[in-house]
Amino acid sequence: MHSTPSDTILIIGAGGQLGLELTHELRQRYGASQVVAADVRAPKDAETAQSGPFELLDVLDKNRLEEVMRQYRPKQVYHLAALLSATAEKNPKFGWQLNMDGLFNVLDASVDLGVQQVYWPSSIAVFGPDTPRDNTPQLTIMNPNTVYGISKLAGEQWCEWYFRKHGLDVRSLRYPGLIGYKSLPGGGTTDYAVDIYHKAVAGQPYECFLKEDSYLPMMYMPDALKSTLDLMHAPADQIKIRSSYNLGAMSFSPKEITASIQRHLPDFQVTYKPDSRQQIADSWPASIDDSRARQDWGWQPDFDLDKMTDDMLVHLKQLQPA
Ligand code: AKB
Repeated sequence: MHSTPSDTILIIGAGGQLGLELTHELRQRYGASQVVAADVRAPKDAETAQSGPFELLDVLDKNRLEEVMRQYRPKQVYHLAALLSATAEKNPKFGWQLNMDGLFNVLDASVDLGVQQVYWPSSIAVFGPDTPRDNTPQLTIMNPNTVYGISKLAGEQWCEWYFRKHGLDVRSLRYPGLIGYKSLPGGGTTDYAVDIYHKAVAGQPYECFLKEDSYLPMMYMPDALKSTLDLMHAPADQIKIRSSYNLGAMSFSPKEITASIQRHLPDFQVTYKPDSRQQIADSWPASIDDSRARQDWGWQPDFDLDKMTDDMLVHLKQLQPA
C-alpha cells in the first residue's frame, strides 16, 4: 500500500556521530519541523531534542518503525543506526542483527509506504586483508573479515537489489573515518582521530590504540555532510553505482595527525599501545580511489589534514569549560 510522501525527512540514528550533525544541517536547510529525528535513546544535546520533532525508535521494532513512517510519511529516509566495527566484533550476533534486520525493516517499509529516497551509509570496512591497500579501487577484491564489514558489504548488495527489483532510489557512500568536534564517535576503529583532538585541547597526553604508522582514510565532518547531501541531490540518472560509492578526502597515520596538532600545541605528547583494533585497521585500505564519485556526481572534498586540524582546534577550544 502506497501513501503520498510529504516533504518530511526522517533520520534514524539521529543521536549518533553523523546523525546529530546531519539533523542539524537538514533542519537548517529545510526548517526544523520538516526533519524528524529518531533514535533508540532520547538525545543528550538540547539542540536535537528541542529544535524539531523527535521520536523514540528502535529500528528492529518493525511495527514501531511503520507507525512513525505512517505518521510522518517521509519523502526521504536516512537510516544511520548501526553498530560500528570495534563494538560489532565484541557483540557479533547483535551487530549482525542490528545492521542487517534494521536495514531490511527500513527498505521494506520504504517500498510499502512509497518513500522516494533512502540513504544508507556503507564504509571502508567492506574491504578486507586481500584488498589492494593503496588507492583502493571501487571494484576490487573485498573479502571483509569483520562482522561490521561483512554486514556493510551484504547491505550494499541488498540496496542494489531493492533498487533493481523494487525501483527504490537507495543511495550509499563508503565513508572513511569521520572526524567532527560536535560529537564523539562510538565503537569504531577510526575513533582515535577524534579522541586525540579532545586530549590535545584538554592539555593531556594521548595513548593511541593504533600504531604510529597505521594509515587510514579519513574525512572531516563538513565534507561528510557535503558528500551525503550532494549524493542525495544528484539527478537519479547520475547515480551509476547502486551498491555504494568509494569516498575519499585524506589519508594519514597517528604520527601525522600528532604532528599536525603539534603545529599549534608543540608540547602535546602521544604514546602508542595498539589493541585489538589494530588488526581491524590493518585489514582496511590506507587510501581510497574515489574517482567514480568525482566523475558521476562531482565529488570534491574541501578539507585536508592541516585544514581540518586548524578548524577542529578552534572549535574544541571554544567548547572547553572556562
Ligand atoms: C569504524 O571505525 O568502525 C567506522 C568506519 C570506518 O566505518 N568509523
